[in-house]
Amino acid sequence: MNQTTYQLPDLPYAYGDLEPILTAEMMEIHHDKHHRAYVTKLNETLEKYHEAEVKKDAETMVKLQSAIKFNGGGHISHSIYWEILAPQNKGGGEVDKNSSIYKAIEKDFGSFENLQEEFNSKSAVVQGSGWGWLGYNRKSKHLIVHTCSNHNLLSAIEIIPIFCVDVWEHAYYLKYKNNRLSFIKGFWGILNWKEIENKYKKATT
Ligand code: MN3
Repeated sequence: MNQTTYQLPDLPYAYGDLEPILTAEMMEIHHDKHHRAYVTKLNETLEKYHEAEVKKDAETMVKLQSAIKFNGGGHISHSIYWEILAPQNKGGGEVDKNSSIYKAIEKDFGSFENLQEEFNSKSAVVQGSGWGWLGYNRKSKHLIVHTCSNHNLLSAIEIIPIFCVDVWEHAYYLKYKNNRLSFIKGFWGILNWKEIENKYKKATT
């Protein structure tokens, strides 16, 4: 049984293109080793899950769920992460002050700097491994900053992802060592605001 096979997505840039914020070595290990491992494990687990399903083996199906959540969440989060980054010589870090997302940030946070401060301080203190997110709450029609442990998904609490930062040590340690905050501050310099605007428009329509 092999109905579901997920693939490691190609990056929309080369491993070295996000330098100096993220080095080619960091990007290669992160994408080709870490993300690939989540995809491989997700596919392996889903195959076992489908086998158990055919056998009506609910006990095994339940046991496999945490691996699906972890590896599936890792695959989904990383796929979003690669999309919302861009090389600095291709507009990375440049936010258009006339964009819908910029205006929404000013409305919901008071200023762009307020968002940066809240996002940075919350993401920096995630205990252990996790992610910092900017998301859109469709019910209240507001942007919010939220952090998730491990690979728990923002969409699990009905918040639509707009952009995210991976604050697992594997995302920054090779260059930034224990200084997670300095990595997060640098991350703003490689944000792909065109893609972020697309995600915001999709979330709000
Ligand atoms: Mn990661």
